[in-house]
Amino acid sequence: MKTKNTALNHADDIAELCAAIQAASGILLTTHCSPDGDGIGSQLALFHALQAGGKSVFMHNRDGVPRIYRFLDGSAKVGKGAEFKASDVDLIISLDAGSKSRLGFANAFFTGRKLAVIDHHASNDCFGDINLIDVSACATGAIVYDLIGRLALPVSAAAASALYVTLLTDTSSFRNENTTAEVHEMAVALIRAGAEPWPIAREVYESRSQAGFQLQALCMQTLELQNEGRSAWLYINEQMYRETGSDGEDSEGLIDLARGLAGVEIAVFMRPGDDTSSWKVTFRGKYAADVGALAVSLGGGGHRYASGCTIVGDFASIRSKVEQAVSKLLG
Ligand SMILES: [Mn+2]
Repeated sequence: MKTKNTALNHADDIAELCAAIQAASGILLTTHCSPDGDGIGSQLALFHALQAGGKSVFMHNRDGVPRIYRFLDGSAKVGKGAEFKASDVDLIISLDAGSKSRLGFANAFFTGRKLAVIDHHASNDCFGDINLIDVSACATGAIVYDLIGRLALPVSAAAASALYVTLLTDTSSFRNENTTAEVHEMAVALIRAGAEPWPIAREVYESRSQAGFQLQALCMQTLELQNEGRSAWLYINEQMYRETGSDGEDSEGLIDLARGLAGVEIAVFMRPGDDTSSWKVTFRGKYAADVGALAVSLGGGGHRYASGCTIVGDFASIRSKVEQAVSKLLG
């Protein structure tokens, strides 16, 4: 079914997905490139639940598991790279990815396998054979939690911890507009099932490497305010990574520091892409400006308050293109 849904009317898709899971002989769980807490947490939680249900389950991501999520049970079982060799997989479940290209795999990866998509991005283009997409969900993890319940599978302490990470990271620590009573109710259920908020927060937010800290210091020096202080701009380049011995994972979260400035409505962060010819541009919104639509207009996707895109070109020309788009949006 090629439709996007709200929480209230995705019953058909969830039933179709449950049937596909029950019929599958081997299931591969994957998430987007440069995975975040929602992608990894959704993947691990569904892995634990399906395995407890007796299914043969594999996990494989183009970029593996970021360091800050490796404390989660099962993370060592996640394969990495553009290739996946397991002929007995007949169902792939994509988690938290808004488009097929975000998974970073060649088309051959999907050949002969059914593809199911579980996601909450408004920009999702329904690229699966089955699409369980709920744009009202605060995190993909919330949809996975629902699915696990529908399959009548247990939520172990390991699965609860992984799902708690999805809530924690996709609500920016229960601060964003998507932090509803239902989100807190789900957090309560997960804590009762064994998720431990403080150790999880320590691993996710208080385990920054010294190299990452130095990268942050360099990044802060690139701050530029535009549009009378309504937009804030930060970047990182290859030289900064080399100088500090850090990498792309260390750049996660830096954009939020720019959004934290009083008066800023849009924060923009640029960092080198996967190859030397592209840049990753991420956006954070704070008030009325819809940065999800902004990213879509630049070929990317995301949410109203958090989004991004990858643009091919040199830094200066991309920066000026994005500046024009931001100025147009801010009016
Ligand atoms: Mn998400």
